Amino acid sequence: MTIANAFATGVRIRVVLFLFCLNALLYMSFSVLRDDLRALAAYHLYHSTSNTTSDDLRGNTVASHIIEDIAPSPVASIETPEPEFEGKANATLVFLARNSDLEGVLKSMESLETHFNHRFGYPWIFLNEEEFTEDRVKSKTNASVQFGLIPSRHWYQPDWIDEAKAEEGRNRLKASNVIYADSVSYRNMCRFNSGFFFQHPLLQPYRYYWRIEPDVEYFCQLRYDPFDYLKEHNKTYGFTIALEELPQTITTLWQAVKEFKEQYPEYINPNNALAFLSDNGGDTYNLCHFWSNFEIADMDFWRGEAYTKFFEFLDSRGGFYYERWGDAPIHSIAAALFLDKHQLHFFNDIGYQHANIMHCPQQPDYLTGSCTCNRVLSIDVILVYRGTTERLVLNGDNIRTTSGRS
Ligand SMILES: Nc1nc2c(ncn2[C@@H]2O[C@H](COP(=O)(O)OP(=O)(O)O)[C@@H](O)[C@H]2O)c(=O)[nH]1
Ligand SMILES: [Mg+2]
Repeated sequence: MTIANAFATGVRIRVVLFLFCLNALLYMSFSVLRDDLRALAAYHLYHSTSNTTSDDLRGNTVASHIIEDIAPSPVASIETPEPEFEGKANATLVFLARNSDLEGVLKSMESLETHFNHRFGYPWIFLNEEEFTEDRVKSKTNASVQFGLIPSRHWYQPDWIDEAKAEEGRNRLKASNVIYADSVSYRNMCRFNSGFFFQHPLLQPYRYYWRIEPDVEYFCQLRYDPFDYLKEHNKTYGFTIALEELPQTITTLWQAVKEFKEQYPEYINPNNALAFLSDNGGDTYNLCHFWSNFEIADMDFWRGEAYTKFFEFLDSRGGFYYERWGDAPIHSIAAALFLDKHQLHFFNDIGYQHANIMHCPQQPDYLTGSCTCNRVLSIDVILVYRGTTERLVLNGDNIRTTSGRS
């Protein structure tokens, strides 16, 4: 598709509307046309390189050649004195990992320490269903580090799951080439992250957490405390990226959610964000979810009555094993239904990458420090050109969805 065609098909109109709604591009450091060209290039790049690497996304290799003339925006570099080294919130950095994840763990730690935690010193907690075999992670931080063993009952497939049916489910997903289709350990992980991590004894003293995964990267210097931010602004759940779930992995999830809503209407917040989840008032799920490999959130919500009932209700359906329910849609659905929508927060200013998807702040206004990501390759920008941004939560204070796709 040529640029001219793209404009002719109305994409640009949608972009303008999107940007208006997002309230994220009120200030343009470059002309609109220039930004559009950049994003179009980013979109084509994203779809023409199936094996896009981290470097590509940062504009260091292929990207910078393809979009040579429309190079990355100059990053904002706001020189501010280092704040005092001390995080005061009741918070921890939570890292579920296997021993085999060590290299990726070290990489993620270094990135978060460099961009945030060396200033704040929040404690790290590593969880694993097996004993950790080494403590090299301690060399990456001055903060405290603890290692926790996950109780078996919180991890392994429960006995009451019909294994024949579960196997059938795994084979079905395998036949459809779904990622992690036949992995039982992945399912254990999704169930653990949905219903149990916040129950771990090491996490009991804490209220807020930042979830970290191996091989993730942070791009912006964070010079404020996001935990404090949540607390001060009465926010409960913070995210950076929202995407659509693979429908084959959650075939019966929404039906179960509807039944839960009917049975427990008292848990549904009157000012909820159902519009983020559904384009038809709750009849069907639009697959939108916050990408839970990044979460900065309040564990009291997961520990509370509504979510506890919700998790138990869903768990009893067996969908973690008969299908492949992910913790991302489950957390997202709960947060969107049980919280006031103003309790959700888009950490737009945290540049972040997991696998080949990256969020990069778009505006200097949003930067609290320098960001090293290439903003035109931010998933937000790319999705604009795919016409699928309608369902993203675009602003921390306003849950916006519009119907239709281009
Ligand atoms: N201890 C443990 N951690 C796991 C296991 N499987 C996944 N994880 C962790 O769970 C998180 C999500 O897994 P990952 O492989 O990154 O899944 P993806 O992000 O959905 O592709 C990461 O922090 C992994 O280290 C497992 O079998 N045991
Ligand atoms: Mg991951």
